[in-house]
Amino acid sequence: MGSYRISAFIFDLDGVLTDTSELHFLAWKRLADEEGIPFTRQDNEALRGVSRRESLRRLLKGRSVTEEQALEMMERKNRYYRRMLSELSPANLLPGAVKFVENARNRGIKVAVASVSKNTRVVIERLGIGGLLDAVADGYCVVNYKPSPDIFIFAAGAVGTPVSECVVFEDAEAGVEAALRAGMRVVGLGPTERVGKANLVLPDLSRARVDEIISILSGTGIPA
Ligand code: B16
Ligand code: MG
Repeated sequence: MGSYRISAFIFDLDGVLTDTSELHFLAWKRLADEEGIPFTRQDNEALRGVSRRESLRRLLKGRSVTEEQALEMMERKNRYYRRMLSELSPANLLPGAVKFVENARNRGIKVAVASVSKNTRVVIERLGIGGLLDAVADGYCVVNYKPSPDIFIFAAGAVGTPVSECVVFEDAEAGVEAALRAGMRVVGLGPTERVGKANLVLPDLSRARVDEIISILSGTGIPA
């Protein structure tokens, strides 16, 4: 078995480093209630890692709205979400996330965040983790969102690392697909029904070990 170099870790944000996925759910739920559209936690699973516009399309479940109404609804949902973000603090970091990122940095691994959220920079600021990151790729950096590979390719470029040397950490099916399409190795965080296509599946970052992940994933990849 060959050994494939790993030089950068690229982290999705919502659901990987922080628990904002719950806040996205609450904001969409409020909008859905106001519009009289049934929307459950299970429906929300299909919105993980998906852009704001595509999330609205899925939430509407075939109901047709004008472009103006769609823009207003996305605006409204974002307003509810931004209000909740004002309460966000380092306490909303997921267990073990910061330690894991620090351990990676101490090993000389470059660290980036790649999220299609247009609120990425606010979230990073409120979590107080900006100083730990070599680069941030957000919803303003690319046109095509996950499952397109663009956001991860952009992040790899931002840390000056070939895609073949990047490992992505993702909690969403669309994100796992995007990372694989980018030619990267992926650690899926969460249930296998959701992230089972990843090269390695873990429940979360709380017990993840940098050395272990590198040793497992360096046995698989694209020859440098
Ligand atoms: P915004 P990720 C995604 O971020 C979220 O998972 C998804 O639920 C959200 O709809 C999307 O960002 C857009 O976010 O409305 O803030 O621009 O998982 O790529 O970090
Ligand atoms: Mg996510």
